Parts: sequence; structure tokens; C-alpha cells
Amino acid sequence: MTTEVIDIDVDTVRTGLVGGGFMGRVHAAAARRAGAQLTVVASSSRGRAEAVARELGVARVEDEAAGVFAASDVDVVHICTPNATHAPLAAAALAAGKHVVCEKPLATTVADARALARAAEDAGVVAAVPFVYRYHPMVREARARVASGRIGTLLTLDGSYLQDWMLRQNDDDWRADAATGGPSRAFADIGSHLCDLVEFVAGERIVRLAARTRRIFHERAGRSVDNEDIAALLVETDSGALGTLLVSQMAPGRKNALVIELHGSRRSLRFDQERPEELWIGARKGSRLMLRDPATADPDAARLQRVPAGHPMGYQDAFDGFVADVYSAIAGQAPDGLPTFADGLRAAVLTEAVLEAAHSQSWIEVTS
Ligand code: SOE
Repeated sequence: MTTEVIDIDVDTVRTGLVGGGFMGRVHAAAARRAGAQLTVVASSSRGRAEAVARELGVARVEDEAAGVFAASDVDVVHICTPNATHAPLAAAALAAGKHVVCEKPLATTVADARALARAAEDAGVVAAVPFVYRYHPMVREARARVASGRIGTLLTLDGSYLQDWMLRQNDDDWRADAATGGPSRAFADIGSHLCDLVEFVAGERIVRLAARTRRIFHERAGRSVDNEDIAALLVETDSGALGTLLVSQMAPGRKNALVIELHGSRRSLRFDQERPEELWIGARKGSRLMLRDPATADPDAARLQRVPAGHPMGYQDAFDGFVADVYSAIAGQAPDGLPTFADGLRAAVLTEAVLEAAHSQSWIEVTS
């Protein structure tokens, strides 16, 4: 019997996975779509890793994450574990010379996030954080319209990120425990996406903010809870635009309702993540709904579209676009708008500013 020799293309990215929950599955699907080989996985136990390996078609398992970082058949590691483990795992992966994709939040403190951003810079590797909503084509369309001046001067912005999976007192999750989730939950988990998307599309930074947070249940499933369910923000950008941002994981019927709306002196723009094929363009006369179409898209929006108009793209497609950009950066390209560890640091800075503003009940300057 001849043994078929599989000629592994040296340009094929070899991907290691640490963690195997919902996000691990999304990362694995995107890595495979980008042409990678899933060579090894580690998880909370060997048994769990073996189950993930079978489910996701990963070649082999390691008992510990350290085995993934040390593996000679791994070029990039995707870290998809609970928040408090991100910083030590990402640091170890960088120290092993691997490219890294680390789930958000990059770290639960600014100090850890800053150290990781610096370590990634020093290591000269690709180090990314999946602020994946940047990869919906109509987000790129909106960003291009702002950058080209077509909406005029940004005056105000409004946004929200609403979910309902923590609505009930017996809804519990590792994120609700500061020891595993960090001192902020709702804002760090999804408010970070909202702020990243606002700053990415607007091309401006939030320079000061006021915030209030609420913890509805001080106990969940019999365990004490020490981070927030809800955050409401007032923000000001570096051009002086004013904005309102609402974050809640207790909004009945809202499943993953991330919406941003920008108002310029000539046009408004509204993107709703649950309707990603559309971009609302508001005008004094003739507001319209623009539908995704690679034939009419801005080049940076068109490059993310693998199917024609009328064939809806969704969340996994956006994730696929993000991972494809990570892997093209590993191959030496410079894809536009790749969210890196510097953006993970930005999210940590905003999270600490929100917690400080809520505590002091005053406006807080947000350092760049
Ligand atoms: C849970 O809030 C969650 O899975 C977030 O962790 C993700 O970042 C978000 O994209 C969807 O909701």
C-alpha cells in the first residue's frame, strides 16, 4: 500500500487553538476558511481538548496551552479562553515567537494590555484582537464615506449594544465573576465593540466621557456578582462631537443589537449589526437605504465581499474577513483596518475610564 505523501504548502498557516467554546468554534471555522491547517488544540482539560479536536477537526491535542506555544507546527495561536487568562496566555505565546489572535478583552487592566501591546511590537509578530464588526462590508462603506467628507463635519453620534442573555437572575456566566471576567462585564465585553466601531467609522477618538453603570442583581445563581449589567455614557470626540452610548445585557428581545448612528453636517449614517446588508444614509431630502453590492461598493468594502448582492453575508463572514486579514498580515501584507493589540489596549483604557467616571460621577479625560 503506498503512503500518500501530503505535500503541505509551506505558505499554509498552521493554527493552534487554546479554548474551545462558542468563540473557539467561530475562530476555527474562520481559520479553515482562510486556508489554515488546524494543527493542535488545548483546553480546560485533555478530555475537553479531545472533544474540541473531534468537533473541529484539529489534528492533535496538548494537555496545556504551553504545549501549543512550544509546538513547531504552529505559526499562529488563537486564544479563546475566559478573560482573566488572556494576558498571561498572550504573553506566553508572544514569548514563544508566535503570531497571536487574542479574544477580547485583551486584558482586564490597562497595565497588562499596555505590556502586551509593547511585547507584540518588540516581538515583531502579528498580534490581533477580534473587533470583528469592523469587517461587515457596510461598516467599511460607512467609514469610507466619513473619511471622504461626504457626511460633512461630525456633529453628534448615538450608539447602543443591547443583549438579553443576562436578563434573569439565574442567568449566570464566568463573565459575571470579576475573578474570571474582570472588574467590568457589560462594557468590557460589548461596550468595547461599540466604542471601537464608533472610533473606527468616525475616524475620531473619544477624548472625554461621563458614565453611569448599574448592577441589577448582586447575586446570580447563588453567587455574588461584582461587575455591571448596564452602562450609559456621554462622550465627546476630539473634534467636539457629542454622543450617547448605551450598553446592556438585560434588554429583553435584543439578542446582539449593536447599532451606531453618526450625524454629520451633510448626511447621517446608521449601521445595525443585525441588519448588516444595509446602511441608512440620512439627508434633509432623500434619505435612503443602501444595500450591500460589490459592484457599487467602496474598494475597502468590496474586498470583503465574496458573494454578490442579494446573498446575505453575516457574522461568520465578518469573522472570516478578520482572520483572512490576520493571515495576510502574517504573509507580509498590510490590510486596512486590522484591529491589533494596540486596539485591545485602547479598549482597556476606555473600560477603566468608564469605571472611573461611574465611580467619581464626573467627566473623565480619556488618555490616547
Ligand atoms: C457575549 O456578550 C458575546 O459573545 C461577546 O463576548 C462577543 O464579543 C460579541 O460579539 C457577542 O456577544
